[in-house]
Amino acid sequence: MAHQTKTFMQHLFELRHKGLIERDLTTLLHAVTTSCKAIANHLKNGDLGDAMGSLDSQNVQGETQKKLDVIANDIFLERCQYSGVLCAMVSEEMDQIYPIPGDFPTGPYVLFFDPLDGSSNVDVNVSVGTIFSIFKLSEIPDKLTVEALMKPGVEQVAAGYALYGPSTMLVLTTGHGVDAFTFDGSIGEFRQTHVGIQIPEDTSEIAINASRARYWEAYLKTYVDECFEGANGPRGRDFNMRWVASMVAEVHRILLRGGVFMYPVDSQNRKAGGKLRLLYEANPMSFLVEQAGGRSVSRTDRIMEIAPENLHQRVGVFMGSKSEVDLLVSKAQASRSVS
Ligand code: AHM
Ligand code: MG
Repeated sequence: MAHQTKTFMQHLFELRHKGLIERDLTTLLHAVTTSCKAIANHLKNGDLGDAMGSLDSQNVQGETQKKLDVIANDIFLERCQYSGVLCAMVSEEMDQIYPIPGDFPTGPYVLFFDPLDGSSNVDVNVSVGTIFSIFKLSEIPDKLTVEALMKPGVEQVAAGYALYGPSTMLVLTTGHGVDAFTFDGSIGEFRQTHVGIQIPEDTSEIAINASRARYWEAYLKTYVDECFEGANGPRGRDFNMRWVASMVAEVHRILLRGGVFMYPVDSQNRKAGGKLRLLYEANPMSFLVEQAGGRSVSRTDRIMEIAPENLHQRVGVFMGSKSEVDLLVSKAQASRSVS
């Protein structure tokens, strides 16, 4: 069966032939997926390779960098700058905008990415991922300032992630639904395994780091408590909980079988604005979730409508099955707003 399915590139060509995406976006997405394949190749050797462990350095977020964070970042820069269609890249691992060096042709596209999300899981061989978000500017800016790149998520032209799990998968939206591809090592290509993914509207599975419950707003504590009360509580059914601590693995599970993923702004992370980053974590995942029929908000506001102000801005996140996110939003609206 699997050998009869479309390759990722055939999928892109089909989108292009239908006039749904531009040739330059096809070129860029090819560079992105080639980068993901190279990262998967580094990961697969695990402790047998020499890429495991931490470095002495910290990234702009003040987090200790893993060797693989830096390797994955360098792979993206190296491969995507050749595409000829980008003017800039922005990464979780780089403080500043990365302008495409002068010796490469450029174009109006901008790539935001988290090269290795969930990298604290890498040393214990738990799934990690790469997240990407692509915008097209109306023209290449004369000066690549932060302001020139600050577009809301609704303007994304493509977004997706690679999941490095038991198999390597690539999940993509170009605004025409969500499709997933599984890496076929025998030919070195991603092949389509999921077409037009739709998140079940209702769910009985939640994902949240419950060790932070003491920092949550009261309405959220009530919501989670009511889920955990199960069949005898106000929800009238049992809820399951999962927390991988890899957003990519969490969102992938939700795309395939429903659920809600929560990383709220709480009293401990409020000063920073939350934990997850808007431009290369929350925005691309929101695009995928909405395209799959789900909902994605920061407390009560649609994430994709947030006007970004800086490259590494953080936001609260509730995303997943629509009816469950609707319930969270109504509880947040009914509670006193915390600023
Ligand atoms: P990272 O980009 O530094 O890896 O952080 C993001 C990750 C997400 O993948 C995950 O949902 C979250 O951090 C886990 O946070 P916690 O360690 O608080 O459970
Ligand atoms: Mg991350």
